[in-house]
Amino acid sequence: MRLLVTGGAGFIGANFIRFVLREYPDWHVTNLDKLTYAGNLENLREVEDNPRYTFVRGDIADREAVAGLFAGGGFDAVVNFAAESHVDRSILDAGPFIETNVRGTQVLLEAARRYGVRVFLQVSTDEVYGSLGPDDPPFTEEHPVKPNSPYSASKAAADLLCRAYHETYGLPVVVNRCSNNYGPYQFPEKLIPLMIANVLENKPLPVYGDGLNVRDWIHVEDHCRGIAAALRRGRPGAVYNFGGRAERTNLDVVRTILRILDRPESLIRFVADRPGHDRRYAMDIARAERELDWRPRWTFEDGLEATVRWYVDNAEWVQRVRDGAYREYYRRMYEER
Ligand code: NAD
Ligand code: TDX
Repeated sequence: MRLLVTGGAGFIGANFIRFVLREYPDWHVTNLDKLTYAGNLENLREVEDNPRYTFVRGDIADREAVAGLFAGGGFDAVVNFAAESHVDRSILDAGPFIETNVRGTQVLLEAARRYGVRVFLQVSTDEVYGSLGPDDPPFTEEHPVKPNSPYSASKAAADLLCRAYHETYGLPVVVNRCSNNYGPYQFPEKLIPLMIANVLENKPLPVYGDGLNVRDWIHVEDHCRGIAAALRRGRPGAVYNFGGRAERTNLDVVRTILRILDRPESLIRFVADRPGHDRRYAMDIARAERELDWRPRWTFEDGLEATVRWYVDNAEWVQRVRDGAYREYYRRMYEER
């Protein structure tokens, strides 16, 4: 299997590439990544010399570069992680979200159509469904797409383009929609790594609104196994939900981190709510369990404990990401060569 992975220097993509090279000895991975603020090649240091791994710096929205890569690549499958991924940034400026998440996905779909692939896997999110009330059943794949943030609207647009390329051109597209991931190498702008990093630096913990918004947490390793299962067994044209069956309020999550690190709740600060803040996400994962023979293995408590330990043990990674030193690494790696 020759895989084109986009956005592989980010959090989930880097975990996925390490997982694939470890678990599938005959799979080859080409990683196309623009190296935005969220892309960090340090996340891939342990595979950079692997002969089955190739890195290409580039933008998924660059039609010519993408066509050139496909022309020489002979790819069997595409896994599209590349995206602007942070909701708060999309509220400040939606532009890059449209450019990468919508236009970039269309450029990839078009190249996949022209050159042919066995499967195009779009990595999407529960956020495309919008928000649930406290007593609503979890989202199934039949739930209408009702995004509320510029980020989720851009991901929903990409999902609909995927659908259209399947219906119109017969492109074998699979869309995976996953809930909130956590685990090693997550950029410390997202809730869990931000809170861990702040606790470790004795900084206040900003909780939006009343802290009672609910997310369904999944360990990134479980998501990576789900993506591999969908690549191998997913039905062309199908959508699959993934989640950890672990609904928690944000306040619960923050309190658990404080408990693990033995720090006081007085570090919590309630701050202004996120505009358009979705109240609750929860995923019905029965289809993935049935059709892909996949289920989450991590419990949230074990996963969070292991994640906190990873951040404690990798304080230098956090430091370098936070102080921007990793940008210096790129400059040395790619601009001085
Ligand atoms: P991330 O922000 O950590 O990484 C994104 C990666 O994409 C970075 O390496 C960045 O350099 C790269 N990138 C951005 N724009 C690009 C472009 N134009 N061309 C090439 N590369 C580009 O994101 P993540 O949290 O790892 O999320 C990966 C994917 O999974 C995204 O599509 C996201 O929407 C989706 N997703 C994330 C979660 C989550 O909880 N993090 C949950 C469900 C779905
Ligand atoms: O400082 C914070 N304080 C806070 O209360 C931050 C950063 C977040 N929050 C809240 C907002 C959300 O209710 O925590 C919850 C989680 O926030 P994020 O980590 O920003 O994630 P979310 O907005 O739920 O989106 C994530 O999951 C779905 C990913 O960022 C998306 O890429 C993915 O699609």
